[in-house]
Amino acid sequence: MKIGITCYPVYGGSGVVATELGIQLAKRGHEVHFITYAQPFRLPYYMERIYYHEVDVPSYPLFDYPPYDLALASAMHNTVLKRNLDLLHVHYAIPHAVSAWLAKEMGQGRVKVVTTLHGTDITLVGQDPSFFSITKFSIQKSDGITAVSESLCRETVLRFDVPREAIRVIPNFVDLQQYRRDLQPCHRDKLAEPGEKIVMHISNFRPVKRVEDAVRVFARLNKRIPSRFVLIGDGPDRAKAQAAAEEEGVADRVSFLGKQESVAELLSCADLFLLPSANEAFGLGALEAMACGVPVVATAVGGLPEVVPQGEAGLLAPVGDLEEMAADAIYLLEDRDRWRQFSAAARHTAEKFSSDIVVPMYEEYYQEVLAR
Ligand code: GMT
Repeated sequence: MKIGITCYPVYGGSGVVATELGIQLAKRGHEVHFITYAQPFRLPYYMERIYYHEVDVPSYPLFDYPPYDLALASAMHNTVLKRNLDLLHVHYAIPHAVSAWLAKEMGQGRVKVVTTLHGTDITLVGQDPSFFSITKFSIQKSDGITAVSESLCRETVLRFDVPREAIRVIPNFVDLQQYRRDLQPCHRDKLAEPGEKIVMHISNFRPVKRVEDAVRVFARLNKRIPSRFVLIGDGPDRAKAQAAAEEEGVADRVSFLGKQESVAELLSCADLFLLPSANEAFGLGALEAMACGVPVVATAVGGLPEVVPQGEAGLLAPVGDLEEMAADAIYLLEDRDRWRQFSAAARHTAEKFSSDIVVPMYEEYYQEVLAR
């Protein structure tokens, strides 16, 4: 197949999933065309059958807000025509599904559109009155709709009045060869002193991630078990998290590494992953951690219970319950045998989300949509 993929190419779960999917599809013989405003950050410089079409958004004195969605629709349309694409697969509905619908209409409906819903496009941004009706319209106009969890599927049915049978749940996936505990180089001795535990968090530091909670849970854990907290990523709440570390008196035990390329290498030396989000359609970071044998302490929200089986690969607590999350973290780290059990279960669970299992689900779904 010839597939156009559009996503946010910057750091973020939906961009990671879209890029990894494109890479896996190309490895499986498909021709993949990324149509985005920048090179997706996880895309290697050259890979056979992968092409990159940059969306150029010209500026003009009249434009306070240059119309990216229109430029994107044009780039999609041109790529469909020139490269004879079968399908446009857009990740995150806003505004990509609208641009894809426009591109489809411009080409008299020949190309099919698949929209993958990732989370806040449904639960947060899509609920804003400025975006609600256009998001609903573009989802309903897609030839195929996928959601990354059952939970997100339910939310979409409820909030956007989409029939349940119109949505295919295809979970996010992980490359088990890349995410594994025995990865080298090992950075453990650079991140912690011998005998200390390493706790990690990866996110875009948006308010929904409640990064401050992560710091406060760590502070409680550190009182009982000497540990280090390594935070990867960046975003609007970094300063708040740093302030929380100062306030809790653990600033010297907390490292903010910023955006990192080699997430797998870092995760493979962690002992615990913390994800205290207010909402999470899936929780890709948790899955990547689990693939590296890292048990998870997270909140029981959205799709997280589908990813982290409670009491097996990790422990889930109510949002904002710092004491319970800290108690869970201590429970997992205080007993080496117990930790080993959870670590093995984490890897075992991640194996169910292997790219070898999930990528063929997308291929099958594409075939179904093309046959409609
Ligand atoms: O929704 C966001 O905040 C951004 C989005 C992204 O683009 O990073 O994250 C969502 O998609 C990820 C990939 O499918 C999921 O793992 C995240 O759970 C989801 N975030 C939320 O639902 C908050």
